[in-house]
Amino acid sequence: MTTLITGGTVVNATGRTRADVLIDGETIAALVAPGSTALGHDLAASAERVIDATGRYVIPGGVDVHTHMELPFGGTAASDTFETGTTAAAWGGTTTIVDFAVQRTGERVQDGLAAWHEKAAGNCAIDYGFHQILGGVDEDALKAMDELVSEGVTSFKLFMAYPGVFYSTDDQILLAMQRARDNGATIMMHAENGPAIDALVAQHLARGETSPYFHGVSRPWQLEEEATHRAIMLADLTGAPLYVVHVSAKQAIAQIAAARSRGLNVFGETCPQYLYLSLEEQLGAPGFEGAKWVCSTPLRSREEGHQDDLWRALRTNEAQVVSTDHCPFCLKDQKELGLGNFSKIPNGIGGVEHRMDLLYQGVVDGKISLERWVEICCTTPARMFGLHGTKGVLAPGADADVVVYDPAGHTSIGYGKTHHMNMDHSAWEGFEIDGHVDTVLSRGQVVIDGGQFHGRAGHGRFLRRGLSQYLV
Ligand code: DUC
Ligand code: ZN
Ligand code: ZN
Ligand code: ZN
Repeated sequence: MTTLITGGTVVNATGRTRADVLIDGETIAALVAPGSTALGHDLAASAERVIDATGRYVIPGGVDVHTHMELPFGGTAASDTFETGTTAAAWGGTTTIVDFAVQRTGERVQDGLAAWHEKAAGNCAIDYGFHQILGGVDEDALKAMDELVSEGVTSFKLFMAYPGVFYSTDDQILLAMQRARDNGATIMMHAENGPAIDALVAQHLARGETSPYFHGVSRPWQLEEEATHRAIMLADLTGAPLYVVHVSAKQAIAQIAAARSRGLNVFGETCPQYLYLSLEEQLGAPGFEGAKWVCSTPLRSREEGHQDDLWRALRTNEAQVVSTDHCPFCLKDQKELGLGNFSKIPNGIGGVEHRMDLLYQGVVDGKISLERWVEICCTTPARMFGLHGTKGVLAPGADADVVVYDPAGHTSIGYGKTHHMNMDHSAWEGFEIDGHVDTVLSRGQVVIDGGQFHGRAGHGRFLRRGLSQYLV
């Protein structure tokens, strides 16, 4: 099947141009100047399918390198399956996810990964890869790291938060980083000082401060800055590449910026919730509503300027990637586990469907350029995690993962379940976006068009990733 996307403005991280996109089967065959006869024939006449993108942007499909489908957390599990979550992603113009396989305590790393393959295989509407969460670092886990790298799982997440659940001590982090330096993997870090947070949580609860707002108050920016700094020092010492996930504090960004200016392979990711939402709004939410915005790292104070600083950091490349940390829980029976005790609210916000739109609003609002939107949402995440060449770029030979985005369109995120994620609410209720995802192709197949889902669970393939292409 050949497809021609005509009349649009093709936007890559490197620039924009008026061009038609010729797709042959699953890959992009050529970008051609409109009306070109360069290929020796009238492309529009010979293509089996023509998609009219007049007046719209044609961009690479979004690459969301931080999702948690079915993540077990606090006695429950994230509510999106690979089928519902990847379908919602497609609706929002995301055509690749990299999800976190979990090694539970006491389990072999390889068995944790195998369980994730089983959850995802045959169920995904778009292509997917895995990072591996290490539930502990011992000799077996270190050996498993080498094995996983050879199987295309080339990044490992460690937690400096959540003692007793996912937590790694500094000596374990050091050993994992040494291994990553040797096998080329990237270490992804949840950088918050978990033991100090646990002490603060206990003090708030003892004072009867139990509402969702105190989740944020018990995780102050100092404990994010401190952990970020500690992780950077360990990365410097060992020579491992370090990618700090879900940065929300401007002081943590400053640590990353300082490390980068010293030439270290240290990278920063943030998420839409840290760009738009704040602790003040969580405080103002009635009743238990604030539970919708309980995630870690937490939302930060708008008054302190974290949101503005994160946008600035995205512009200046102090932060490189925007992912969602998609980790959805319903209010009913899930978030409600923390009624009367904020520390029992499962941590996470669902957003895999809204990232491309929310960041496009940043273009409309003059916070980032059109090309930077594509760079931080598509191109850099693909390069950072070994998918460049196939994902995150519109170029000959790349997978035909394409979004036709309408800057004159509009997207309203309503109240309750007005989206496609498996949640009974949304953290983004009431958001209005000055743009719209019109058409989405995944490896040459139309999956979204005309307000309809045309994809299928099982179309998505596992992506064996290479090493990061962001390093020298
Ligand atoms: N943060 C979240 O908000 N959810 C899952 C895990 C995490 O670190
Ligand atoms: Zn995390
Ligand atoms: Zn996460
Ligand atoms: Zn439209």
